Amino acid sequence: MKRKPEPFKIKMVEPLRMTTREYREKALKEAGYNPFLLKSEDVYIDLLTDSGTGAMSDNQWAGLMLGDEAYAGSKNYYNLVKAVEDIIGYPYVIPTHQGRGAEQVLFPSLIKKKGQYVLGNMHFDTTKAHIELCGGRAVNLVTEKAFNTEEYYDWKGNFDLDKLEDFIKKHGRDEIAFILITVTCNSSGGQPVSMANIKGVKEIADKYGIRVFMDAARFAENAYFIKKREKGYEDKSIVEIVREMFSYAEGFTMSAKKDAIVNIGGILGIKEDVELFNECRARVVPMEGFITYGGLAGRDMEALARGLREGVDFEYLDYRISQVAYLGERLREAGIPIQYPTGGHAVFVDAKKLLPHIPYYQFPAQVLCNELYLESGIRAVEIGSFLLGRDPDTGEQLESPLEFVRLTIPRRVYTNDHMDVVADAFISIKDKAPYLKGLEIVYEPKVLRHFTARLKPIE
Ligand code: P61
Repeated sequence: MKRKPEPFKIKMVEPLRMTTREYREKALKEAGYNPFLLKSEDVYIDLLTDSGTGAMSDNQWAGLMLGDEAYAGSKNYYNLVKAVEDIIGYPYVIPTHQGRGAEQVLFPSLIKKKGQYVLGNMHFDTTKAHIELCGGRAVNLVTEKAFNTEEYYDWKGNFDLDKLEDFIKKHGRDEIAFILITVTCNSSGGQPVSMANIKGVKEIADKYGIRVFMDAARFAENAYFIKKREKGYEDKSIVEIVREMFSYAEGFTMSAKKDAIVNIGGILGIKEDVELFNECRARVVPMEGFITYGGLAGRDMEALARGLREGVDFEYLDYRISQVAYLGERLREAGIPIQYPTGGHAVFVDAKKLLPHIPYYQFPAQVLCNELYLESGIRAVEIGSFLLGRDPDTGEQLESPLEFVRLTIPRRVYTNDHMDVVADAFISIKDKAPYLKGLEIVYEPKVLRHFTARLKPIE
């Protein structure tokens, strides 16, 4: 597959450290067989997440020097508002420390009574946790096509619109708090949602009088896929597509640590509901910080305003998405099953297929992540039953429909050559797969356990 060359040159470098297998065995054991608990200096190539791990540009670093650290009315806040207006088309903007900050400020205004449903394509785990903290229930209605990893489909992030309408009819509109469209859909493989599907969701929502919001962490990558794959959008600019996507929603929460290429930051944006905006502004003060900084330094808001503009550049997106696709192709050629086609931010390896002898409750994808680390020092993350956790009522381990090893590619950080290193490392563990053993948990917290749980191999 042809790769798009990097549309930047490198001004500053950060050395990487390679360790021995023996060293890594000790480090992983000390980390309770949970890569989240490894020290980053013990990691060679870090593909744990694309969140906050991107490389800022010289333009963003220059912006840091222009931080206006006034408690109220910082000029960087107004630059951020302008960037959101220009790109997304919404005038009402609240900065937050990161995506979950925006969620905790918005959701209490939308979930009006205990037990109300929040309908999504596929909610990410912290989002689900915030829905539940507000007394809501998170429901996933993604297309069934997302679960067949081998079969190509352009829009594996789409809602199943029949399921969406059936759910509303069955439970009644009063039981639905709102609809949340996650673009791209992280949990199904960084998969895009088509414009037709976003429009379709909006039509159903309007029919029943339900509000639509976006979980916009990877909005620019989603727009890129629409440009490349959806008829009628090939000649539109990324910004034109972004504006249309957001025109079908009333507001958004955004972890700016992804497509806005900053190390910290989030945004809550509202299109026209001033009452909702005021309510959220009242809530952001005790939770995040004053309305014009929301938990961020002025300099961070400046980097964010600039990153938002850089993140919608077509040349950059073209390079970025093709880098991820190249890694996916190399793995597929070697017979490693992945969510196909690759999504925007990561290659998702199908561990269920690679380790069919390990049941979900022994966490096959976590086993594979650990082996990858032992073999090569590369850190990936499990997106499967270990992340999903237990049924809150019965305490039983839930079975995730998909068991993924996510090889998440930070933005503008690793070169195309690094992708070959990752592919070669993964290919070298493939033959060992039948001999790998499952894991059991020895410690786990009640909520979002996968960050801090400790495990051990089953002998
Ligand atoms: C990630 F292991 N994502 O993918 P915040 N919405 C969406 C996200 O992908 C997302 C957030 C909201 C992360 C970080 C992460 O268990 C984990 O800025 C679609 O992280 O608060 C975050 O945004 C929340 C990794 C989150 C995890 C939770 O790697």
